[in-house]
Amino acid sequence: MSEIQSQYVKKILRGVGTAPVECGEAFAPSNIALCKYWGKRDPVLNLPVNSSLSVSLGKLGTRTAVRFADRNRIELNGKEVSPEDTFAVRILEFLQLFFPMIGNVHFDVRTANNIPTAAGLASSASGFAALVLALDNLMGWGLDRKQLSMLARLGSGSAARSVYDGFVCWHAGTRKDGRDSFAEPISSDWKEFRIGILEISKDWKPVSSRAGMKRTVETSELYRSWPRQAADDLEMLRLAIADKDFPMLGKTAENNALAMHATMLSAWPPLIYWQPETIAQIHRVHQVRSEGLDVYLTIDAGPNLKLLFTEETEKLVKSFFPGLQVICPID
Ligand code: 2P0
Repeated sequence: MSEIQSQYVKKILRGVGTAPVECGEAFAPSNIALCKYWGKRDPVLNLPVNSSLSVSLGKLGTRTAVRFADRNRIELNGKEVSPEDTFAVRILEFLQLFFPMIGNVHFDVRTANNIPTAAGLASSASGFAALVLALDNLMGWGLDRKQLSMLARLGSGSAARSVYDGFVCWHAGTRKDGRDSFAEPISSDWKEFRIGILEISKDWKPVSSRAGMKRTVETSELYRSWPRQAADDLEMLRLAIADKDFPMLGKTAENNALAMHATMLSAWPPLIYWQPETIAQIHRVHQVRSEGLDVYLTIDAGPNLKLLFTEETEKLVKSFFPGLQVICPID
């Protein structure tokens, strides 16, 4: 825990009352970015280079319960995790950020994902969002969503977006102290919008997103053009959401994802998150699109594809991609 982080947390919690309960519990959805967060301007406060835009995955995400305990105990999907495990260390280090306000306590944290952990389905996003929401519940702070987003961001950047449902924009902000870097919902009643998860592999990633984006920022020549493209794409996506212009949304999101992967490919050592089956499915999406089906793809720092389509083509898309898990993100 750095002094800068603890000052930041203290400022957010300044003047907030407490009313602790026995157990704090919360759910947060996972989210898929249509305009990706890729690169940090400050790794301590987890401040991004670019603003990003995502859609939350409804009931897919993380449920977490947290209580005070005699020793630290972390449970993931019903199994106790060693306190030395990277997963437990990240959670415990995050909770230590709150020690100045709540004292040096121990926690019992029980967390369960209904999505594959760390297979590029953004489970650290829902994980840290659920943890902050559960902690707020445990302490009875009653923080607002903007404050919760700013705290979740310290655990994992994309967690800043997972404190909301639906379409969400995470403002990168420009301040050094991070007080203008938080997410906000984008109101929309686009109920016909669909996301499909095409799982290629449940395996753990060889390189974390965190390490991957650091390497890309430090070594990729192509990364120089990324902030400008991300800013343009984000504005285009806002317009597409406001107008319910699906082809514009799909094209922009797919191009944004592939541009991000181009920066990874041009990093050194190169970062290739794709498996042979990932590439086969990219071609399949392009093939069915050339035959007239309005379907687009996005890919995060992992091998799995997420397909973008609408209710109108849902049946047809499912017939081309058996096993697709379809989500209606806007209820
Ligand atoms: C995103 N990703 O916008 C992008 C696209 C992966 C590729 O946010 O270092 O786990 O904890 O802030 O949030 C994954 O990055 O990284 C991510 P940290 P995080 O969804």
